Amino acid sequence: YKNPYYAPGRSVNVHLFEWKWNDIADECERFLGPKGFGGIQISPPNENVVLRTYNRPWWERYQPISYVLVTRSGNEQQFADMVQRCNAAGVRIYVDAVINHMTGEPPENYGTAGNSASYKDWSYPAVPYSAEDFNWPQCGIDGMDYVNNASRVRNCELVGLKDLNQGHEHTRKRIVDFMNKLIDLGVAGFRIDAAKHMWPNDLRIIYDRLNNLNRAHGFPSNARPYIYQEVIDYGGEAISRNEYTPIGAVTEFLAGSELSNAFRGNNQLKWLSSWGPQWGLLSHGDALTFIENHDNERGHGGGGGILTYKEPRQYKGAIAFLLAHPYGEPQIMSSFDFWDSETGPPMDRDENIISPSINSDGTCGNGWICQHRWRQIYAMVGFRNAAGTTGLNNWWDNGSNQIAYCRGGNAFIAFNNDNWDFNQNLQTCLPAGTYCDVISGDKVNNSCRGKMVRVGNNGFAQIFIGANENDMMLAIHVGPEV
Ligand code: QV4
Ligand code: CA
Repeated sequence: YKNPYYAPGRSVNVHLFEWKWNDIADECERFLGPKGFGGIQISPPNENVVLRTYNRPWWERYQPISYVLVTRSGNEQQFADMVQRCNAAGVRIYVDAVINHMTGEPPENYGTAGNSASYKDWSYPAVPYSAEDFNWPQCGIDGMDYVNNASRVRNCELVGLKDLNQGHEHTRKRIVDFMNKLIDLGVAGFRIDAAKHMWPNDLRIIYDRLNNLNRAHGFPSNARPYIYQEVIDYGGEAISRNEYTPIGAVTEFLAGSELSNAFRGNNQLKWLSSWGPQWGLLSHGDALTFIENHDNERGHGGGGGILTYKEPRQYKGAIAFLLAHPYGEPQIMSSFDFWDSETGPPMDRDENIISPSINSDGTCGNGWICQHRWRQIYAMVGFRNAAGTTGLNNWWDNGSNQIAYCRGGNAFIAFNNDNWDFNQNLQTCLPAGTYCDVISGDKVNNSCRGKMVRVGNNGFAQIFIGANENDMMLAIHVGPEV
């Protein structure tokens, strides 16, 4: 369950938060495929409660009404078409699976596919679930439970959301059928929402009953779905992420908090020479790494102090480090703009999600941030693909916040987070030649719009990153600058 089954030569998962299926299919063909992206995490595809009272917040999608594949992102046919087209473009789809619970206290009790539910009766007829499918007696999780009561965290309600009992065979069967339907439609795996709130043993039974990935979509035989479980673990809680690594990969929240801290200037970059498990992070094969996710980007889920698109210079630096470093399976966020932490995606008067528009410079409009279309970010996907499975070598630092390293003989990156210029003659590990820095400018019609770096016969080059430049990094690699 720990292999994302990316197509050869690809890497990096992008969370296209609240995107519509048709738009994702287009994006696979026109951008993500050509730029070498590995996969996409999509928003929950199954019917969710409609919360008109709260003006359609993004979090209504974390309140399932049924497993019917109809949401504001699209219907089942559009979903199937998206998976088909993205797989054909070499880009995998990972589903955010909300299987811990159903809805919370209603102002409203109907869903995006038109089905209704009765919260007070524990009744979700379109699944169907009834009272016996949920944990009983009903209880709530409070702050202290996280510290000292693992069973309450798993058997009580997360913020009042009706808590399913995954130990109950009927419940398990509904969940397995839902996930298998998605696998048969061609998805490559799942983010398991709120995994901390479910028993690892119950999850193991569910995972073991999942189908192999669909060979008609290009997966090898006997390929198991990639599973990354959302467990927020900064230490000090009754439940540890280590309870989940035996059954699948786990979201490594420490990666984002540590890199945010370092690129904010609160920790020197030179210490990153030992980045990875030595920092207390999960082992390489267990870790889904990221700077921010959709929760902590907006202060949910105990977020705070995480770099986001709102602080672009440090944010791009942190992402470049995450993508340039061999540790972990990285994911990036692609957001819509927001001021209020509850606001949902851009929508029209009929509450339909408005598609991102694509500007002439390739960036997005209509309220979409599209970090994956920022040159400094997609260029680092190309860098990671060029680096491939090489390790990290030739680390250099100045004793504070100027660092550089190679990835085998394929790629070289340098960062300057000091407030003076970076100006050094360094080993790049690359074959002699002239390289175009992928951070400072695209290569257009064979001419480099960014900085040029001349690598001599001994592999050395003069590397310059001014303290006041737009970006704090410089990156060069062999192969095409996609
Ligand atoms: C309110 C009160 C509760 C009360 C309840 C009574 O706050 O105290 O018990 O009413 O009915 C929304 C509202 C929340 C409301 C709840 C139920 O924000 O105020 O409770 O609905 O009506 C997202 C949002 C939540 C949202 C939820 C469901 O972040 O705010 O709750 O969706 O719509 C922990 C978990 C971790 C979790 C993280 C946020 O360990 O697993 O909190 N992260 C995942 C997702 C996240 C999602 C959920 C889990 C739930 O990443 O996006 O929560 O699916 O750390
Ligand atoms: Ca639970």
